[in-house]
Amino acid sequence: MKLRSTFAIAAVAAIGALGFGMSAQAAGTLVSITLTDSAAGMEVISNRNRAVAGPVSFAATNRSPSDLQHEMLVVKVDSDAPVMPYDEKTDRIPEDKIKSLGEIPEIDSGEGGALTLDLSAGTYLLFCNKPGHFKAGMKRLFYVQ
Ligand SMILES: [Cu+2]
Repeated sequence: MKLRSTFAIAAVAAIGALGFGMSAQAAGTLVSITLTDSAAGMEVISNRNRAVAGPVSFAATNRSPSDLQHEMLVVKVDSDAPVMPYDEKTDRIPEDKIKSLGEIPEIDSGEGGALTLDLSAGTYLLFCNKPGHFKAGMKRLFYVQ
């Protein structure tokens, strides 16, 4: 009888752990990103620019009207005006000089991609690192509290 009740408690604990995992994921923030460009410049558009610390899921869609490929990287930065390293020759941020937390790479126009990160409080920069795109304005600050 004692053995049986121990097993029952273990089973309840396992179900509890599973339930916690599922609710933690459901409680994460979903961020909808649009990557786009025009003659006026390039943009990372977000339906929200804040999230609570924890799982944050970015769903990015490339809405380029000129059939350009875009991508989205996430880095933690130390201010609202971060100074990023830049390689003028390649016209990109050198990715070996930053600590990318994750990336949705090479999204063709009309396509999408997703990335879930466990983010702590702080300021983050979302940007596209295709040649020239960062300088054309393809970046957005994102805040986690
Ligand atoms: Cu781009």
